[in-house]
Amino acid sequence: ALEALIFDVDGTLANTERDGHLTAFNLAFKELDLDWHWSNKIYHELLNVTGGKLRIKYYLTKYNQTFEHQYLDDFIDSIHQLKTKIYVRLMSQGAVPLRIGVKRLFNEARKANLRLAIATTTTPINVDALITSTLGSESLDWFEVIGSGNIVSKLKPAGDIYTYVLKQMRLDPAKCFAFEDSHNGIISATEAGLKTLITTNEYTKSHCFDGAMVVLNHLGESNVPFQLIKGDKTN
Ligand code: XBP
Ligand code: MG
Repeated sequence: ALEALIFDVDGTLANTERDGHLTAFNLAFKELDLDWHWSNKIYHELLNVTGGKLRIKYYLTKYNQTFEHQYLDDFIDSIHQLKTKIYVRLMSQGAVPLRIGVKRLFNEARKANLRLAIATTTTPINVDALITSTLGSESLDWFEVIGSGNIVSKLKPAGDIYTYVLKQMRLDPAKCFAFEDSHNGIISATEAGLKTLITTNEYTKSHCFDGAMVVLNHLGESNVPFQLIKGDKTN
């Protein structure tokens, strides 16, 4: 029987990328007097690289090859620290709500005594800031394990973060569903042996979700019916 649900954060619990991460990256670049600006179009592509620091590095190799810095890795770290500070501030100001149906699902799962956990590649305080601003800080306790950031060295699409969370929970992946929004996410969850439910968003609607249990546009709410994109309601 089903015992637990493990959730991705960015794009799954909330549409944090455009109004959270992308906004914070651009504000950090500006504050540091860098003449870099990531358009939403470029960000679609940059999102294929998970992890903010690796994303900045990828941007430099692909779009800004003339940029030079003596201590590039340290410099990227400092940009990323500022970006994180700005992101946390945006979340605490309520910049991004939870996606449709997420709160309802948490409540129903808790009533049904399902165990809950998080598996994400974003920085740990980003998760705290989103959960606290949308559900209140007490709700952090709803999650038995919050696996985030570089607690594992290989980020998604590697399965390591899901494997880590399953191990912490001493949980058989067969008794658990993962919730994801992206191709990298489903690859990661599948590698850890999990069945995955997908909710798509503006950045991921054209991704390949082969192997997903079901693909939806969102989790639905009685006043906002969901659309089944792929899968079988009896699945
Ligand atoms: C989320 C990410 C993260 C965030 C930025 O992917 O890729 O890199 O965009 O967070 P997923 P940081 O939803 O698959 O976990 O800047 O803190 O890395
Ligand atoms: Mg995601």
